This record gives sequence, structure tokens and C-alpha cells, in this order.
Amino acid sequence: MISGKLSCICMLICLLVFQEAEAQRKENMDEAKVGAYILPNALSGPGGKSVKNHRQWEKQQRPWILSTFATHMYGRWPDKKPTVHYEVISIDSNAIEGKAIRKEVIIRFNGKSKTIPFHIMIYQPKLKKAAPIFVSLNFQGNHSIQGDTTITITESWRKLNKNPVIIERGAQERRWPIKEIIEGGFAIATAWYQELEEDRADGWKTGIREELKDQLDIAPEEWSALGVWGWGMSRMLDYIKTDQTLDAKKAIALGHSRLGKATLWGAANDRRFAAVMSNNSGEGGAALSRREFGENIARINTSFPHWFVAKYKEYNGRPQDLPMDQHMLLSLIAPRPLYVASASQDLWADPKGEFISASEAGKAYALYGKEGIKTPWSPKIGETVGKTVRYHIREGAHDILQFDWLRFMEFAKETL
Ligand code: GTR
Repeated sequence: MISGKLSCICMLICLLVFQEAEAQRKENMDEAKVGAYILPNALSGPGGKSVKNHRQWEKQQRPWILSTFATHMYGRWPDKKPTVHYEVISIDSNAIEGKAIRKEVIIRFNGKSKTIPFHIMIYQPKLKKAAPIFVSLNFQGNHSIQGDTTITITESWRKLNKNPVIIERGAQERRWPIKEIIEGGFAIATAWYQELEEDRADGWKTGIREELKDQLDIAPEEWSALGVWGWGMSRMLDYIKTDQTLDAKKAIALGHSRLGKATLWGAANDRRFAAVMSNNSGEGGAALSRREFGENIARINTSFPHWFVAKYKEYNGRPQDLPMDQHMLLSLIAPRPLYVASASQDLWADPKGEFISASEAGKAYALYGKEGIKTPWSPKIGETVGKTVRYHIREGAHDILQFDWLRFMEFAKETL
């Protein structure tokens, strides 16, 4: 009898927990239903003391914001640097109709042959002057960037894409207008993001978090998949610094979607990136969490539990309890040029939330005498707004296209 009652109560509790979880996950896609929210002030610390100038910002506020994001969201950034070994595996001096040099380099982190290799691919223009360089991870492997049949298809990519292996060289060409980038006088370094950690809940087990835990003195659960991918961009920059033909002082961290999130976190930690560009990065990237529109914390934590640290799940359905919001992540980029780009049909990423966040970040830029975005929502589709913080909303879907790149290059030329 008692056990019958008990099991009824258990079932009821389970149902309530399930309903609660479902309610938290529910995303709002109706602008009229976005509730009121109050954003934390990026310029005021835990004691409520306001920051008045960039010295105070650098000394107190910035470190506090950075560690707040580390604790609640992305995890710790390793303080130790790994040992690295670079191996140039190919050089093509006649790439992109003879306009570019293409290099493939393997970064190995501990010298052992069984270490996870990190294949980076660089295109650079044939110029006397060292070229400014975009550093950007890709979704589908280096061979998806261009149709060129001599680009290495890595073992790590084959391993994850078996049964059956369908190799689509150049499958992502529309996202990588390499010819235009080269003609614009820029170099670009890219690498496949999943080489350092596969994008699934237990990807850390076979990735860098496990392999380098002793060397970097950080336990796998202390950081996150987004942390690893952002950290990988820093390792790409380490290599770029060793190459005199590339201008490492003008390295631009750029990423689309989940890789835009990783880019923002990576560049917040690694201030050697001279400029930062996030494209359609949405929830957990440039978009505000408190603005309930499109993807939300509960949804992203459910779909991608490995992207953030476990603690972030405490904020499912409770964005107002976070000590920070994403405009503060963007503030960490100040005073470096920052570009936030949205797309008109990409409502999941909440373009308006990305815009307000970028506008709010302008307060940190003002401490350095830099101007951010002055115009209100909503800018005309296709128009660029803002100075050191810039924004556009492109016509179309969740993607990164030549339209975006042309504006990113224009911005880099103007500001670097
Ligand atoms: C979606 C996810 C977004 C975004 C996107 C992507 O499924 O909800 O946060 O990161 O993936 O990376 O393409």
C-alpha cells in the first residue's frame, strides 16, 4: 500500500520535474512576448563601485568580468602553455590562380607521435609586406574550404566521418571566399574545430582536455568544449607569430555560430588578437541571455551540454540570476575593434539581442575614448553601423557569406 503511494508520489514528482524542464526549454519566438529585463551594469563591480576610467577597468573590472565568465559559463582558461612542435607538411606557392601561397602545418602539443595533431592551413597573398591575418576555425575540415584536391584530408576527419566516407572537397566554399580575401591583401589561417575536441557530450574523453590535463594542469571538467576551441585559436596564433611573412600583430579572430562563441571567449582571454569578429554567434555568444528570444540557456545546455561548464546549467530558466550577461563578454574585447554580424532570418540567434549587446559594450569602449554604436535598433538590412564596435544585419539565413567577409575586411582595413 505504502509503496504504491510512494511510487505515485515519485511519478508525480518526475512529471513536475519534466514539466518544469520543458517550460524552461521553451523558446520564445514572438517579439511581443519578450519580457522586461534588467542588464547588469558592465561598469560596476560586485561591490556596486563604478569604474570611471580605463585604468580602473583594466585593474579591477575587466579581471572580475573575465573570471565571472570562467566560473559560471566557459570554464577556466589554462594558465600554462603547452610545449609545441610545428611541422610544415606542404607548401603550394601557386595557389588561388597563382595569387597565393598555401601552407599546411601540424601543431603537436607534446612531441609524442600519438599526440592529437592540429592541422592548420594558411593562405597568404604574395606580397612583400607581411599580411594581416584572419584566424578562423572551420566546421567541416580544411578540405571543405576549397575544391583543391591537394589539400590534406586528415586522419582525424576520416575517423569521425566514417561509414561511408563522403568526401566533399570545397563543400563549404561559399563560406570561405579565399580569392577575395587574398585580393583584399589578407592572409587566413583555418583549422577543423573538432580536431581538438569532438563536438559531442563525451568528446572531451578523446580530446585535448584529457590528453593535456597534466601538462596544462587543468582537469577536463574545469573547462569546456567552447573553451578548447577558443584555446585552439590561440595556438594557431602562436604558430603565426613564428612566421615572419605573416603580421601576427594584426591577427583577427573570426568565427561563425558556435565558432563565433568560441572566438569571443578565446579573444577575451587572448589579447594578442587585434580585432574580433563574431558572425551569427547567438546564444552563448554575442546575444543577450536575459532577452528571452530565440535559443535560450536551458535549450543550449540541453542540446550541447559540453559547450559550457556544469555550473552554467544552474541558470536554466534563470538568466536573471547570472552575475553577468553577454554584453559584458563583448566589453572584454575593448578597446580592440569588434564586429558583430547577424542575419535577418536567423531569429534563433536573436539579431536584436546581438545588436543591443554590441551597443551596450560601447560603454567599455568609451573608457578608452572609442566610439561604439550610436544608432538605435534596427539598422537597415545590409547597412553597417558603428565605429570601433560595428554591426550589420545581412539579408538571409544563418550563414557566413561573401557579403559578410567584404564588410569584415573593410572594417579591418579601417581600424587596424
Ligand atoms: C545551433 C545552436 C546555435 C549555433 C548553431 C551553429 O544548433 O543552437 O547555438 O551555435 O547551432 O553552430 O551552427
